[in-house]
Amino acid sequence: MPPFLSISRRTRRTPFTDRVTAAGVSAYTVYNRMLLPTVFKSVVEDYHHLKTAVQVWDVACERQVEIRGPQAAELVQMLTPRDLSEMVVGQCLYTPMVDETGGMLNDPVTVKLEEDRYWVSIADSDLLLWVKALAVGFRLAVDVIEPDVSPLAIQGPRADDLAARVFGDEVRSIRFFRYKRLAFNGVDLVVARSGYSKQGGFEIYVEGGQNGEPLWDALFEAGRDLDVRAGCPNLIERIEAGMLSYGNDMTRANTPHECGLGRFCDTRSAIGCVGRDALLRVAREGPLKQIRYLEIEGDAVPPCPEPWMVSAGGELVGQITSASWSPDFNTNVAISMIGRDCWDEGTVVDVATPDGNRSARVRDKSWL
Ligand code: THG
Repeated sequence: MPPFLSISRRTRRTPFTDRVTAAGVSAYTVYNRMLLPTVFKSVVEDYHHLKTAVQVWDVACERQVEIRGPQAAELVQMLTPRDLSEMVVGQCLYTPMVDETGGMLNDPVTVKLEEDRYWVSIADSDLLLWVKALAVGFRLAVDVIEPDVSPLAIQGPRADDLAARVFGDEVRSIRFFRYKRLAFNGVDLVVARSGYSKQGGFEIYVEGGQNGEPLWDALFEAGRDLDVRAGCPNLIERIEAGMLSYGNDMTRANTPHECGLGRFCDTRSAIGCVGRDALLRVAREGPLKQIRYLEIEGDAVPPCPEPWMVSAGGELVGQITSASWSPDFNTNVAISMIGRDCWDEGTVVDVATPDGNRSARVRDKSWL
């Protein structure tokens, strides 16, 4: 028998866990010390279904760091090199967050709820502690809490139809990375057009755990003829979408520029960002290595639970941190961090997989 996960109070359940179990989840990971489903039928079956129908995802592990108070905007800007001065209520932004050395601490989606109230929808790191420490250390007039908010994603080509049946046709007019407050069972919920796939869809920030199961049930009831299924972020689709996974494809040892997230940095105008000086230096010198998408030759690669070394001419030039066979690309797709000498489109490199060496080719993001 393969090893399994012992679940205790430290591995937090979500408001949807009982429904996810009933739906037949077959594997979990732990994310922000909370359960995150990774497989239902199989990664490949889940993938095809996600790309043709609609799925409901328990992504409650995308915990919110709520920052509220007169200095909330100031504190949020301290966290990120993205310039938030033009951000409006009703907007979400993908925001790399860095420490004083410019190292990536997290890559959350920031949601502006009110002029003095934000949710930072975090990836897998203890950002709450960093934000609280900054608030205390700088004596800012803010409260920093983890509220009872559990995101539930609706993803797939039929997401608009499913969401409209539960929230009304107003969902159709929500623009990308915008949200509306829409009623469900007498409570107003933040419904945003966003999500960790490129199939399109929504994320509902379910306030109040007691609202989780009623919403889950309503979506499955409404979506019966749409073939709605329980799903989860899918490894294959996520790589095809070119979406990075914090802790896997990047860590605190990487700058946003190394992560290819320079387009989300306005370091010059992000006055107050604690990593600003470090990042201005990084931007001037340019990164020495950067995220690249690779095509790995041969049949399906095994899972990649730890980095695979990438070399060229016998020299170590980088590492692969996510990889999978892609049925639709009919090849293996991978995310890597590659040194500047080898990062140009078309460069051929060697990959040390657990099954032996493979040849791989550096591809532009436009390949995806
Ligand atoms: N949704 C919410 N919270 C999250 C995630 C999410 N927290 C954890 C994790 N995912 C954070 N990481 C990402 C990574 C990529 C994107 C969102 C969150 C994303 N990127 C798009 C892209 O790269 O094309 C769009 C970015 C943009 O244009 O702003 O969506 O998924 N709530």
